[in-house]
Amino acid sequence: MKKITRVITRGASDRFSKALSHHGSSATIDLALARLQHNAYMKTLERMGAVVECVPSSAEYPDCCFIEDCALVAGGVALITQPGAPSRRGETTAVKEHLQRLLPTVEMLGSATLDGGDCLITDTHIFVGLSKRTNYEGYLKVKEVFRAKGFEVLSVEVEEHLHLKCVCSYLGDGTVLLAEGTVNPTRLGPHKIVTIPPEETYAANCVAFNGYALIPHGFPKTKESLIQNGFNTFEIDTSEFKKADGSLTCLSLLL
Ligand code: CIR
Repeated sequence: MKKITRVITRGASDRFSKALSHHGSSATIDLALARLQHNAYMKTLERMGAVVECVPSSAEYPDCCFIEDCALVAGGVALITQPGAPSRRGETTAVKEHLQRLLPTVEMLGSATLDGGDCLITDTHIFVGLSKRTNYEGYLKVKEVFRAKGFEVLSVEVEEHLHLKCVCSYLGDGTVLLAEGTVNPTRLGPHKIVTIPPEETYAANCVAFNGYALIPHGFPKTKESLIQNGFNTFEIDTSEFKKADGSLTCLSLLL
């Protein structure tokens, strides 16, 4: 099982209702409810055995709670990204300052763009989704930084979804949770694949470590599958984050 001791989150912006969203649904975000849901998220991560730290939110950056997109942490180093959406670029400054106190950091520069949500990190591999947010130069930077740390770094095309991790996440012990009919499992290297049905695709993005799996509320088949695979599960409501195209892993960095 993956051992995680520290998790970094970032609070929801006062302007969260201006966050990017595919269908414009962020305009209906209830900020107070979003903050309650975020608190529930942090409390649950604590129950899963992690110390949870929270970078203060920024009114300047409506999407700042989606901290996963700002850095890639693996092999004892953090790569600070250049998020693909121009409005999100400045989010990385506060995240970098926080991470610099904890581990060595490297910065992505030039024309490379990458959202952490496109990076599926396993014990041996990093799969980088080439998406509207992450370009080939971003993938090459991940390769440069993390091959030196012993990871095999491979690219995967992402066509229909915002990020690679909209359809999969790492459960630990060489196992990937994957929504059926999305990424071809043969692209995910030597990993064991646990599939969930297409109608539960949103729950393919779960946070699993220390023997626990945190999933969004209302996905019974995924829950059952995780229990069958030895996890104790927690569920939380993510309605307000979903309105901004967010899911569970995007709200944290695991150290
Ligand atoms: C965005 O469009 O960038 C945000 N509204 C949602 C980002 C979600 N991040 C993630 O899945 N890693």
